[in-house]
Amino acid sequence: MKMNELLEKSLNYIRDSRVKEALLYSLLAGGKRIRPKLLYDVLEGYGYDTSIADPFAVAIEMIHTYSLIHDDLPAMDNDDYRRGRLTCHKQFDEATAILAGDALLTEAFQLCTKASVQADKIVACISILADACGANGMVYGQNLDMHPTEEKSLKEIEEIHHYKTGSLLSAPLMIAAILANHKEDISIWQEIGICLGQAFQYQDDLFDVTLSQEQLGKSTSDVENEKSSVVSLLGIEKTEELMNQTYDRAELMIQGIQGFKNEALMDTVKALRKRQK
Ligand code: GRG
Repeated sequence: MKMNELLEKSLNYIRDSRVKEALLYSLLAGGKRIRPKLLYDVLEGYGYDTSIADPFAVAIEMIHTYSLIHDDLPAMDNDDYRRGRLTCHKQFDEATAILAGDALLTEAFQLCTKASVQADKIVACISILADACGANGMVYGQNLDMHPTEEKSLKEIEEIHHYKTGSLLSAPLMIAAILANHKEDISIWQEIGICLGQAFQYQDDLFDVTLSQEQLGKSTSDVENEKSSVVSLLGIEKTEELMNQTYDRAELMIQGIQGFKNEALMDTVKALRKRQK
């Protein structure tokens, strides 16, 4: 089943309301669905049934969408456009957008409890997800990023990327290792996810200065707010170099995992490296 169908179906049991309209509006706005793809690729590489992972794929995409809705709010980045359309609070209202984010985060965990896998695996996956998006993960990264005009060092920016972007990119890789009975690989998958997050974020920062708002489908508030970024510190060429080195490092780690057939995942990483927005 395609990701949009899975996402839509996962909300069937939710009561009709303005919040539900907002959930559907933001979830089905058509993101790149990178995090679910990473989850399925790792399961495939371990030769494991990918369909058992659907609830986790939906849950991760829900948490990712919640983070975008809240990040766009006036109290955070105050952005008007996301995924080529008005942000949730602009299309609906602020209160609805806050509730939609709250609902996505909560329902994501509810969904995980319904997966058709052993209870101990569900608990382990929920714990990974909570670590990734909680106060030691994505929320920590967002907190570090909340002082946009301060001059930040490269090390500080990379710390923000580690938590804000890397944490939630690591989660699908680690969850796949749990589901496929390869607990021993969890720490390397975490490292790979953080590495991909850094590379992905160098790219995003490059796009912010090289592409227009129309091409990106989202506001470029970080540039307008003069937030320090790797590009503002190092320039375009050096950032491209760093991005390529970081993707290379992630690929090497993936290729080093014993007994893992890496073709699908390597294709996804190559596509990520080549992405145009
Ligand atoms: C509100 C706790 C909280 C956190 C917000 C997601 C986020 C943290 C901020 C959004 C801005 C940003 C640059 C985040 C880094 C992660 C990132 C690059 C998100 C965009 O991910 P894509 O490109 O988005 O996968 P699509 O729309 O394709 O799903």
